[in-house]
This record gives sequence, C-alpha cells and structure tokens, in this order.
Amino acid sequence: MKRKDVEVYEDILKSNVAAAAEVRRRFREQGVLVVNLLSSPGAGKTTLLERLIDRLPPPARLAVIEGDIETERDAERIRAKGVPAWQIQTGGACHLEAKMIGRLLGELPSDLDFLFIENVGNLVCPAAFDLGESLRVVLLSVPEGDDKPKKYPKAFLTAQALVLSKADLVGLLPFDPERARGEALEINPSLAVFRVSALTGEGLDDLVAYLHLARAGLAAEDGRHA
Ligand SMILES: Nc1nc2c(ncn2[C@@H]2O[C@H](COP(=O)(O)OP(=O)(O)O)[C@@H](O)[C@H]2O)c(=O)[nH]1
Ligand SMILES: [Mg+2]
Repeated sequence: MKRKDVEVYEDILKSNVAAAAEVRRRFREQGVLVVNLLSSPGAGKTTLLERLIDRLPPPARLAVIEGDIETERDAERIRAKGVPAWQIQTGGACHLEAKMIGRLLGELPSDLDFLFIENVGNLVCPAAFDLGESLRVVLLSVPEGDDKPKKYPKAFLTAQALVLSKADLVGLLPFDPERARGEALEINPSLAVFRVSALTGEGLDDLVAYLHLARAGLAAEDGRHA
C-alpha cells in the first residue's frame, strides 16, 4: 500500500473506533446484547440466525442487521421468520463499519434484548472493524478446512466465541474439529468454542445458553458501573 493509502486507512480505522464506542454505549444503556457474526461466505451465518430465532422466541425481543455487498436476500430470510431485519448493502466494501450501525439507531426498536449483526462474508476486513458489539462470534464451517484459524488469525483473536459450524459434516469431509479448536485456542485461549449443526440442532442449546449468560453479564457489568 502507498503511504497516502496507509494514512487514509488509518484515519478510517480511527474514526471507526470512536463511532463503535458510541454505538456500544447506546446499546449497553438499553441492555441490548449486540452480537457481530463473522465468517467466510456460506459458513452458515444466516442459517444459524434462523435456528437461533427458533430458540429465542418471544418474550425475547430480537432484531437483525444484515451486511452484504449486494441484495436484500438475507434480510428477507430473517423477516420470513417474523423478526425485524435491516439490510445494509455495502456496494463493494468487504465489511460493515460502526457508523453504518449508528445510522440505524433511530430505526431499531428501543426495547430489544438481542441485536444480531451478520457481517459481510469474509474472515479478513470485518476483523479490523469494531461495530460496537458486545460479543463477536466467528464461524468456521467444516467444508472450509481445519487449517483456517492460523491463516486468518485476527478473526479468531478478536472474537469471544467460535462456532464450528456444519458439524453434521464431520466424518464426511477431511476436517479435524480438534485441530481447528486447538489452533484457534492457540491464537486466543479465552475463546468459547461450540460445535454446532443447524441441520441436526447439535450444540444450539449450549450456544443459546451462552448468549443468555452474555446478556446477563452485560446487565451485571452495567450495575457495577452505575
Ligand atoms: N450441512 C449443513 N449445511 C448447512 C448448515 N448450515 C448452513 N448450511 C448450508 O450452507 C449454505 C450457506 O448457508 P448460509 O446460512 O446462507 O451461509 P452464510 O453465507 O454464512 O450466511 C446453505 O446451503 C445452507 O443450507 C449446517 O449446519 N449443516
Ligand atoms: Mg448470510
């Protein structure tokens, strides 16, 4: 990258830090657990959201923000489940930024419990942009290969939880879940790891329990700071 390009990129990152802090402050004030989902395209983010919606029925209040380069397709899938969804089309940009979330603050219901953000599909740029989330979840699906954590370490380093998705395909493809888990934990020893299949339901109850705990932790944290 040329020196000028590096400076522009650093400015974008710096202004994103400030925007993310403001988004985080606003959502924490309202007791909303904001979850940022990162993965390669097709790792199963939207399908996981569809299954989580089934397991977080009312009175839990949910909303979803979808990020894609083009199309409204993922937001439509979420709306079909009865959950409000906003689609951000980046028009080519490979990640969402905090200011894009900030712009939606006035439109989102004010009484949410969980806000899920599905980032643009890739393990590179989204890792560099804090969206003001309280929880970052990275998905690695079985067909992608168990060698990916070491190749894309930032996504695993900055996440709090790892979902090894499409677990129903373990044994059908050459993917060693212990290698994937072990290498991810070498990068980030505090990662909570879940082996999940949206098809069979494996691991979903544990993941839902983790989300509830994370939300309860948010309230406890706010209590401490009050
Ligand atoms: N075998 C299997 N396929 C899945 C699972 N979850 C999603 N898929 C499939 O993977 C493809 C991509 O899923 P999608 O949720 O759209 O991925 P996204 O691009 O990360 O949002 C679709 O064909 C899904 O049906 C799973 O747990 N097991
Ligand atoms: Mg999707």
